Amino acid sequence: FALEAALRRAVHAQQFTLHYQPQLRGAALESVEALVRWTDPQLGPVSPGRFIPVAEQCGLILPLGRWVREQACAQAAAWHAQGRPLRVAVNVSPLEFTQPDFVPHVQGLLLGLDLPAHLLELEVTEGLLVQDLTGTAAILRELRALGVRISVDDFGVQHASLSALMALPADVLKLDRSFLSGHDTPGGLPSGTQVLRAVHTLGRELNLDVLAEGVETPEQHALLRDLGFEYMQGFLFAPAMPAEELDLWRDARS
Ligand code: G
Ligand code: G
Ligand code: MN
Ligand code: NA
Repeated sequence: FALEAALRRAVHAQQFTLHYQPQLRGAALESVEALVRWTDPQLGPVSPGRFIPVAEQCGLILPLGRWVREQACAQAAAWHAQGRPLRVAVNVSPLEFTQPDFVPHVQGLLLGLDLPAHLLELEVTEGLLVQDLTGTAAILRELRALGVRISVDDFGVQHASLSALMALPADVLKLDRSFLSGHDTPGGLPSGTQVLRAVHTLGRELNLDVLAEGVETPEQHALLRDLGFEYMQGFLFAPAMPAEELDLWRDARS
């Protein structure tokens, strides 16, 4: 519980930063995913894989999530105002998403920052659909009516039913990176390839963009390209980086 206490202090002192990881469409930068980073004065850097579950359990994810949305939207608005607009995808935990003030908060941010809604994407997890499909779908429809894009993160590991998926008001499927393991050698698992192909076809049939996450090797990249994947994200292309570094990364590519 040292972690929870430290997290509580960090939330009050706003000791977090956001990094942004490129998401490509072909060779072009399409959008970035905002990923929170935290270095505690005593504990050192703590990975979100460790502290996000703790924050979700103790409710601190609510103030932390608000800060993340505000920060990410402010950055997207700054890029927009600089004449180099870039969509920012923000992770949303199930607990945040089901707060009654979630949609009004997002709407207030867009209005207050003069941020066009299409420059914001919200990443929800497949688990939300498993818990409460009707409630989730209603909130997603409200967000999409504002013009916000919706992606389903970590797709394929939480077992949403196909019927849930078909009822889903979303724009993007983010295929969980575990689907890529085994593909780092040219002779990788053929059954894995069939799953990749099937998910890609499913997404296209449902009119969803399909993004492959966790692309780390040229072999994975080549396989995905052959299967028709347009959208990719992973260390092969770029890690998550501070906004200023991302600006330099964009400059170097253009
Ligand atoms: O950045 P990294 O791969 O270490 O993130 C680990 C996990 O933490 C991922 O599942 C990611 O979705 C989650 N995560 C990172 N940033 C945020 C955030 O701002 N909000 C939420 N809810 N989850 C995040
Ligand atoms: O669950 P979510 O998709 O939000 O998780 C995003 C996390 O994945 C981030 O913490 C990010 O650092 C991590 N990530 C991004 N690209 C790669 C990659 O190519 N390989 C691995 N192992 N992790 C990645
Ligand atoms: Mn994500
Ligand atoms: Na993911």
